[in-house]
Amino acid sequence: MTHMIRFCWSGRPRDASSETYDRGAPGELIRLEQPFGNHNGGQIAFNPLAKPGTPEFGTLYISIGDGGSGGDPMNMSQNLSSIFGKILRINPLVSNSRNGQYGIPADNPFVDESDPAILREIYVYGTRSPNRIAWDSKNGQMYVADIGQNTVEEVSPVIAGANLGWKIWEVSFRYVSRDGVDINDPRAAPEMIFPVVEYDQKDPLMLPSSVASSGLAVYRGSEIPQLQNLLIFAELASGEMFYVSADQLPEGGQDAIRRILLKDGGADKTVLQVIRGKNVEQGWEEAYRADVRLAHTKDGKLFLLNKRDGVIQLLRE
Ligand SMILES: [Ca+2]
Repeated sequence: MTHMIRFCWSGRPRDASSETYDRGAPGELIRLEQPFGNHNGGQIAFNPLAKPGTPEFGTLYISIGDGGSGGDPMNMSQNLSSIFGKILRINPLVSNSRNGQYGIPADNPFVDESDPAILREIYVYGTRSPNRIAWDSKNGQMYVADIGQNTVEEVSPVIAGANLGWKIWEVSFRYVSRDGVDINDPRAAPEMIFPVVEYDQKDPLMLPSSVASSGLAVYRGSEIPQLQNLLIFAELASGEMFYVSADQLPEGGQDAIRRILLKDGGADKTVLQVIRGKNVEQGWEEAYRADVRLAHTKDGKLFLLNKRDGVIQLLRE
């Protein structure tokens, strides 16, 4: 059995400078045949901070899991000729890729490599299941919430050409097997990029279902003063939200991580509790997991999305 991931245009624009959808025909940018059924595609996003006329403007980031199974059995993430376990950076409006359906930006980090097998689409490598990406509007820094194996979770900085570790490293530690990591000599590899957020899947605060880092937003707005200048992330299933300071980023450990609860009807609740309350109102079965995501607008509105109550929440002070 094969597993396909397709990244498509809903419609290729006739005029790329058009500010509204102008009804070009649907089209496929890239199709990936995955060896295993899980991990899959993460997020696709244009850098919302890119200014028109710069090389960054109009480039599309695509985060892709390591091909699935567990423990990256085919060692895809560290292999620069594999499309899996990467964040790609492409230009959808030109056509110098192998399939002719998209372009490779001239300033991509591996464009000038001599080995023709190295995929020029690659922006960073060594990701496992890079679920969400986000940018800090204050300094342009990009981050990825990369879902861990069975032990630890992470949010890492994304820097062009960087190796984010997997499966040599998982968070600050050497990856050993699906059963764990080696906690000796943390971060003992200057060439790797290590996380700004890392936490133990078995940490009591993160339970009952801390298995997948997601989120993700760097909040620089002013509408919610409590969240100002924070890097906010979420646990995909439990919907628990956490933060660290976006200006004093931790370099390992989880001491700096703080929890966010939502005030809803006078009570402090987790996202999952809010969803379950809504489910009761809806006459639906109560959700067992949240599948939460974060999104924000340029002017400081922060939205909470989930797959369980059909509601997009706007967070307020
Ligand atoms: Ca990593």
